[in-house]
Amino acid sequence: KEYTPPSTDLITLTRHVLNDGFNLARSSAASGDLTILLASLQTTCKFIENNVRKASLINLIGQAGNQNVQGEDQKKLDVLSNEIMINALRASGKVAVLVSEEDEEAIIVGEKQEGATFETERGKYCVVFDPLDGSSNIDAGVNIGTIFGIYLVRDGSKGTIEDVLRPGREMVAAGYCMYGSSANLVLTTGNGVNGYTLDNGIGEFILTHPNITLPPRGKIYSINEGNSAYYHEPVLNYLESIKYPKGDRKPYSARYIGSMVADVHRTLLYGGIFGYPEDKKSKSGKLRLLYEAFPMAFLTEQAGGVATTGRGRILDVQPKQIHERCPVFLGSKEDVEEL
Ligand code: P6P
Repeated sequence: KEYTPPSTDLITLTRHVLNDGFNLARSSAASGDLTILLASLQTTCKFIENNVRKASLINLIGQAGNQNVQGEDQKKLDVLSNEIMINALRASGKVAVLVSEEDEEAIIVGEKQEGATFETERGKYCVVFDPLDGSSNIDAGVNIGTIFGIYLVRDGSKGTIEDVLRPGREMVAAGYCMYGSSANLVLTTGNGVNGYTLDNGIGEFILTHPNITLPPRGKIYSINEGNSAYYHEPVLNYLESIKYPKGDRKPYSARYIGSMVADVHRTLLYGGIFGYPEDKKSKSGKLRLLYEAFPMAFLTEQAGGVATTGRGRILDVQPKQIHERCPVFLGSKEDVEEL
């Protein structure tokens, strides 16, 4: 059921996280740094939303010419969004390590950067992110989004690559902002999942979907069946079982947008299963472990769902390098466990 905030008591994201922080403070040394980091993340999402919203008007659509580390054509909005996030996160003074889908190397904050005019304060958080996921859909106006995951540096560490080569279960927060008919930011800090909608009039993310919880079973499956020729047997058998169900069960509906943020958002709200399996063509699937699979798996588990590689819990995977890929099946518990 949609939450309709009373007109005089707006629960903004910052207020909601502060309450969360307050609860955390009662149980741990929450210094408010995470709240400040999340505030800077909100600012980047507002800035990106603004540019996505007007992209076609100011001709930001189309190729930026250069390629990103994935060898994909980099679109101008990717470049812009990546720069916005790196600058805002650095300036927050709360981060030590940044990993972006758009940059080959991790950024260790506080090291003298080429041509940097100022040293930035190094903080205790590491942020791994995909600044604009689903970019192949930008020109078609399909929903795209920013995905992020946040680790605390390990005890005694100043911030090195090892602080982000850790299983997703060690993340302290994760979320995404989906840019569609409205901007929806969905976040977990380990106490459930909440959704906030940007009110452009006041520039605040307002709590609109408190305590998002997946139904134990859904009626939708979301997978790119164009890859069926490459699928391994277990995936084909599973698809067969939900398309031609036995007994009195009804076939599932197919919904595939091809933008992870949009497909996962619908799965969190309606239930069902989303998958990007490994297959004979892509040995580890296509989605990136650190800044796509981990954050979405954290959110899914916090919403009462299950997220697996097909061999084990996604959040237990030990990353070996920052851009590695991982097979993903996530969604309603009963659906994913049927795989
Ligand atoms: P395919 C978008 O490029 C992306 O990284 C994810 O957002 C999305 O889930 C996936 O790729 C779609 O891949 O091969 O189905 O087009």
